[in-house]
Amino acid sequence: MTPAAWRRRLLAAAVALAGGVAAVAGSYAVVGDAPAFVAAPIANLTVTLAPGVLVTFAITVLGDLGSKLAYASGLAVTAALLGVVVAAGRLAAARIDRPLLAPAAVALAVGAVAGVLAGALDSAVGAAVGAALVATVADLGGDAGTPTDDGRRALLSGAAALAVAALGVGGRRAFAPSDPTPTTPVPDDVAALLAEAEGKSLAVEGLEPLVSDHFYRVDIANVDPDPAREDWSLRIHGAVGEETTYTFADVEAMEHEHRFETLRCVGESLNGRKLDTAVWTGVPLMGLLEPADLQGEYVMLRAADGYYEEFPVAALETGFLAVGMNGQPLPRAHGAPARALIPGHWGEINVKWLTEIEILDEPATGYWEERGWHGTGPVNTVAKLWATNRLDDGRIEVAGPAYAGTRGIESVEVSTDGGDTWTEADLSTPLPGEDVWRQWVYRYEATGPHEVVVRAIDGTGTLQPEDERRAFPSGPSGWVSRSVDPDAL
Ligand SMILES: Nc1nc2c(c(=O)[nH]1)N[C@H]1C(S)=C(S)[C@@H](COP(=O)(O)O)O[C@H]1N2
Ligand SMILES: [Mo]
Repeated sequence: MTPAAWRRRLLAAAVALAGGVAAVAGSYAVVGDAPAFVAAPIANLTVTLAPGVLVTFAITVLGDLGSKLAYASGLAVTAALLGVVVAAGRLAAARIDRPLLAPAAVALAVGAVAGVLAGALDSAVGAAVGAALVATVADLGGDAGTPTDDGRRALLSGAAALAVAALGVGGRRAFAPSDPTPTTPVPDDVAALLAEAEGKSLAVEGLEPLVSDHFYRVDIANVDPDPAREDWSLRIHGAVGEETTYTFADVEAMEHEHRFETLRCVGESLNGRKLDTAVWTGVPLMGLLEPADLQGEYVMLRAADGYYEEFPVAALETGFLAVGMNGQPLPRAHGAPARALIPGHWGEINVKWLTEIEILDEPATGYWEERGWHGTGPVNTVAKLWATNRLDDGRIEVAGPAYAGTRGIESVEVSTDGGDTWTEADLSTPLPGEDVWRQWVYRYEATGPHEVVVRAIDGTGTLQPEDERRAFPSGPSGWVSRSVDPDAL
């Protein structure tokens, strides 16, 4: 091929890609961050297909950046795929020698493929309109195949794609925030618990209160499920005497309880922030399970995002099905309409968007265990150091949360000399509940730079182990330490 021919093809490909980008943006403009978003299936596929080491690297090393990269690659693949469809549509229009029909052909082709991907008409129409718009604008640049026009066509379609993307993203941001602020009035009994937690939270600058204001999220999917309450059901099957299915209305009709409960991710760093507490509303799992007559020793929880986790049935005994969080319906990000809460265990078996409880005779392997993690057991004990302040009177104030699952926290010890001597920190008054964190604070005088170390003693009297281990595969371990320079505070 001559350089001119290469250039022509390259520019035609740029036009097609711009069409693909506009198709993705058009779908986003209409449905937003929903399962019907045309990029959702491919973005989620990258997570399912990515090798375990890559997923582990992404969450432990890259953290939130990792999931952003995964999402971005899903978007790129979808845009490229729809770009090919745009090119095919244009080619078809050229074949039948009706160039004026090109935008219509593009709209049809993109609409059809997007419809299959998204499974939703509105999303497909958004994609079709976005792509057709680019195809129309490209033609304003002149005839394809003419060197100067080709350049102009590529430029124009790029600009059009950018405009659609800006409109789509900007429009969603402005008019339809993906996680709308809750509007339901908080029931009195929950309000009382929230007030209790506020009252018991230590007044320390930079320390998150006992009910977290930003609850962490860990999702395997780039685009979370969004099942409607009316469509949701929970099926209990497998090694059971009586297969049983509950609808949301069934669960709603049961008597609800409120529980403080803390969650911690096995994949977080030692002093990380994937540790949070909320007041959850729901029903004990045993009430749902008893009529099914469980006959196996293991359980597999399955969810609407394809996630699954397995663990011994015994852990279900204190388990909870949560449908509310901090006095609001359970947010989509945290598993609406219903999630499991398994006290004292790592976050990963607290399955969100729960759809199935399958009882098993033999142990099986969950999503993260297939990727090398050991995160189905009880949490490790930890005392974290989240706040370092200089008080008005010149003293230093260090503080953080401490958590040991259902073992509870008995005390927290602080060393300001790198671990040679230890003093007991003050603790927040315990919140009601079997599985809740506490806060610790310690104030002292210091002149020069020094090393602060902190460690917890759990409710069984066991000291938090000193040996340092990274998160993979069984959760982080070790004592949190930080060098403090009073003059720098
Ligand atoms: N269905 C489903 N449930 C899930 C997950 C998920 O990706 N999908 N992530 C798990 C992990 S690893 C953790 S730590 C907790 C986090 O819960 P949160 O996002 O509400 O904080 O949910 C668990 N439940
Ligand atoms: Mo997790």
